[in-house]
Formats: sequence, structure tokens, C-alpha cells
Amino acid sequence: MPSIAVCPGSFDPITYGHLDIITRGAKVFDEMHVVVLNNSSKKPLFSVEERIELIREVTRDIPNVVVDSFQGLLVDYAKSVNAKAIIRGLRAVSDFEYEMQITSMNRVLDDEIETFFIMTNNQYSFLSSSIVKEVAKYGGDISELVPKRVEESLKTKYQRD
Ligand code: COD
Repeated sequence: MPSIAVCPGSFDPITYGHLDIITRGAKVFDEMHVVVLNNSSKKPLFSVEERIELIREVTRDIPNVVVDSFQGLLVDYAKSVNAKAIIRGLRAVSDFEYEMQITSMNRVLDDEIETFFIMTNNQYSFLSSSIVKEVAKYGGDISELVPKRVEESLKTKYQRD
């Protein structure tokens, strides 16, 4: 049976930090589902369709990545694709409390699905979608933070060229 993992997130938009986690996870599991879900505490800049398109483009060289979206609970998505693992990224100690909360909640909802954490490359430990949006909004250089295609989409959103 293939080992299937889910890498969930808002991906608003996908950054090199996300891509690092997805790439490393995809080396360990047979199939890696990158799934755009709703985080009720965040108001997204990109629509779900736009986020999916960006993720598809920047992961197109990783053959075992499947890009998807889901309205509902992460564990229900995981069950629907027969995934036994959830992959999350850790940047710094500050991520720990939030990640522990999500992991514990998911375990209460379904204790058959294990969460695995991948430490980010140090190079991306400060990186988040929010920081990228902030810098892009005011015309800063984000070329080291996101793939070219994402950079262009952010420029279009904020009407800069
Ligand atoms: N380096 C490494 N990892 C990173 C980096 C970086 N620079 N940036 C982000 N990451 C990691 C994050 O730690 C996270 O693991 C992943 O990438 C995605 O990050 P985000 O910010 O895009 O996504 P989140 O944290 O907003 O995603 C939250 C979910 C949408 C997964 C969550 O809200 C959810 O599961 N919603 C569905 C409803 C549900 O099931 N709720 C119950 C559980 S709380």
C-alpha cells in the first residue's frame, strides 16, 4: 500500500519555506497531497483557485505531489484520500504552541493519523506568507522569498511592475 501524507496549509501564497517542507516530505512518502484549507483566523489575499494554481506551477517538477483544496476538517480530507500522516513545518520555538494545539485537536478528532514535523532550512526560518505580502505590498524585493511566478502574482495583486 502506498504511504500517503497530507501537507495542509493556507498557502496564501506559497513561499520557498513551504516548498522546502513539501520537497523534503515528498522524498519520504509515496504520495504527498498539498491541500489548501481554510484557517478561520486568516483573511486570504488569493482565492483558493489562485493558490492552487500557484502551488501546481511551483511543484510541477515533483511527480508525487497532488494539489487539492478542501472545505472542512483536515482529518476528514486525510481520511478521504487514505492518508495516515500530516506534515507540518516548524520554523522556530514560536511555532510550537500553535502546532501543538492543532496536532492535539487533530488527534482528538482522529487518533489514527500521525502528525510529523519537518524543521525548515535555516535560510527560511524567518519566512511566512504574511511577511512576504507585507514586503510585496510596499514594493520590497521578494525574489529570494518566493518563486518567480508567485512574485509576479503578488505584483499584480498590489498593482506594481
Ligand atoms: N519554513 C517551514 N515551514 C513553514 C514556513 C517556513 N518558512 N512557512 C510556513 N511553514 C509551514 C507552517 O508551519 C505550516 O506547517 C505549513 O507550512 C502551512 O503554513 P500556512 O501558514 O500556510 O498554513 P496554516 O498554518 O494557516 O494552516 C492551518 C490549517 C489551514 C492547516 C488549519 O487551520 C486547518 O487544519 N484548517 C482546517 C479546519 C480544521 O481541520 N481544524 C481543526 C484543526 S485546528
